[in-house]
This record gives sequence, C-alpha cells and structure tokens, in this order.
Amino acid sequence: MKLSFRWYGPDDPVPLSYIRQIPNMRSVVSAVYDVPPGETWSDESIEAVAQAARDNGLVFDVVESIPVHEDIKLGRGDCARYIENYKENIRRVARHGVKCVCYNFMPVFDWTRTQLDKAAPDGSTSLVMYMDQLRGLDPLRDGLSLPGWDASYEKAQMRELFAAYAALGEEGLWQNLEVFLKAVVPVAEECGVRMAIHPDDPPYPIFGLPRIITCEANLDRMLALVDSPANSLTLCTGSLGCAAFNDVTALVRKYAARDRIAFMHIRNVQRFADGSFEERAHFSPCGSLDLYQIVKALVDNGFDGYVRPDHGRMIFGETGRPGYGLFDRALGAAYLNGLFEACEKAKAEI
Ligand SMILES: [Mn+2]
Repeated sequence: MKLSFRWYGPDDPVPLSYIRQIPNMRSVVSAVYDVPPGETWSDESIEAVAQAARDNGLVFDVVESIPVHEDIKLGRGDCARYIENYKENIRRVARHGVKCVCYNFMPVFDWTRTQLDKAAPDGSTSLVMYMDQLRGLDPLRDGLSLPGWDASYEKAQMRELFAAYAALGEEGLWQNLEVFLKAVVPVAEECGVRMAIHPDDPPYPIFGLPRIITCEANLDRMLALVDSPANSLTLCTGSLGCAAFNDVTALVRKYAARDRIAFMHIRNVQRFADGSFEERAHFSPCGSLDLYQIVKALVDNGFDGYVRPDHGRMIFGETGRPGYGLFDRALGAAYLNGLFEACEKAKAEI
C-alpha cells in the first residue's frame, strides 16, 4: 500500500514539513484551489503542488478532488464544455505525475454532519450526525446552513438546484454518471490515471436529494458502467460504514479481489440504532468497524493502491479544519502502518 495524507495547500495549518515526519508517509493528496469548480487547472498551479511535495520528500500523485460541476450531474447547461474541461484536467494532472483522481457524484453537498465539534468524554472533539438534530431541518428555509455546506449558494440558487434534482431523480443521475464516465474513463486509461469515485456521505438520500453511490448493488452498477480498472472506487470506510446495511469488510474484500479499489479512505465510526453516528478514533474498539479485518482483506488480496487515514478527531488542543488536524490523523496513520505490517508478515509466514 502507498500511504498518503490529505493536504489543503499552503493555507493548510498542517504543513508538509510535519506530514513528512509520519513514518512511511509517501504521497500528498491535494488539489488546485485557485479556480472555480468546472474550470481547467493551470499547469503552473498543478506544478506548484508537485514541487511542494518534492521539496518535502513526498510525491503528489493523488488528486482529491477534481470537482464535478453541477451541470454535469444534472446533464444540462454547459455540461458538454465542463466534461471537456474535466478530460483536459485529467491529462494535465497526469503530466505532473498524478496516478489517481478521487471525485464524487453527490448533488449539491459533498457531505453532511450536524455538528463538527462534538466533545467526547475524553475531551477530544469530532464530527457527528445526530438524527434528532437532522429531523425537521429544511435547507431551503431562510437562515439555515449546516456545517460543511457550501455557503456560496444563494437561497434562490439552492431552491432551483433542489427542484432540478427532484425532477432528475436517481435514474436521471445514473444516466448522467454514465455519460460522464464514458467520456472521461477512456482519457484516464490513455493517461495511466485511475478514476476513483468516493461514496456518498452519508450513503442515503438527504432532504430528497438523490444519492446513488451508497451500497453494494449500486457500487456493482457503477463499476459495470465502464468495466475498466480506470473506473474504480475510493472505498471510504467511514462513509459506507455509517449505514448498517453496508458490511464494509465484505465490500473491501470483494472489490480488492477484483482490483477495483484505487484509493482507501480509512477511518472508524460509531453507529447508533436510530441511524446517528459519531466519527471516532481509528482503533477498532473505538467504533463499529473492524479495521484489522478491513486491512487484512486488503493484504489478503495483494492491494497496492493508495491509503489515507481519513478524518480524525481534534486532540491535544489542536485547532484547525474539522476532521483534518495533524495529530489524530497521524495516530491513525501509525495504527494503519501497524495493521499492514502485522497482516503482511502473517501472510508471508503462511
Ligand atoms: Mn472519505
């Protein structure tokens, strides 16, 4: 496996000079943030990320994310132009050494939580989603914004987008995903890039917005749209694992065996009976997921893709971007190193 770490560029409070000190750290997971979603990335901006990585003994070979413009997801407006831009972005990042592009196909919002700084008894804080906080919320009502949501949408714009997605429905979203993949995957193949779709977070409809990258049947359907290793998954254990209907270990085993996992996001969540969940420390006993079994499923299948510790808690008094502090993600990386080492050595002894 290739250990990686997300970095939000020079404005990230976590510098690459610290990230490089995590044992076995190899790859920087980043993006270009100086143009709006849908536009092409300049060679200069891509090279600046690659150079920053090299300056710190790291490699910039995973992009998270090249955002998919809403017009592509809705199949309307400037869709054709945005797809051409997307293809061009794949070619450009590939020229600078990128091997894997993580993206998602979620309408409007990348992810949803009801609180970003829920305090645990030990004084750490983490992102949570509580159903009793979620119920009764209406994102179209004046004044409401949930943590993590794009505040740049005007109310009227949001209302229009919600109506468009309601009219589109799940099958319409599937059709637009197919159009997108059939256009971009051949380009990725030519460039030696693996496209890696991130599951919806959480993996069920929110506020009536359709969500399709949610469960085993839908992951099968997505991978069959273009049957190529360049059309693969970012298997995010926390996103899929916050729904009880997903057996994350079984999903990892199945898709690793088929070489359809390009990128692993590994973190733990604690699920509750009403569907609420809390992000927890990576260590298996801290949450509902068995990270040992997940890593073992990867090692058993010879997984050699990218792995990053996903969201961490805020610990040791650190402040910064919720979910993306240094300390708990570094603990997560060290724990993952231990699991991989143990599983690989056990496998070698058999
Ligand atoms: Mn993730």
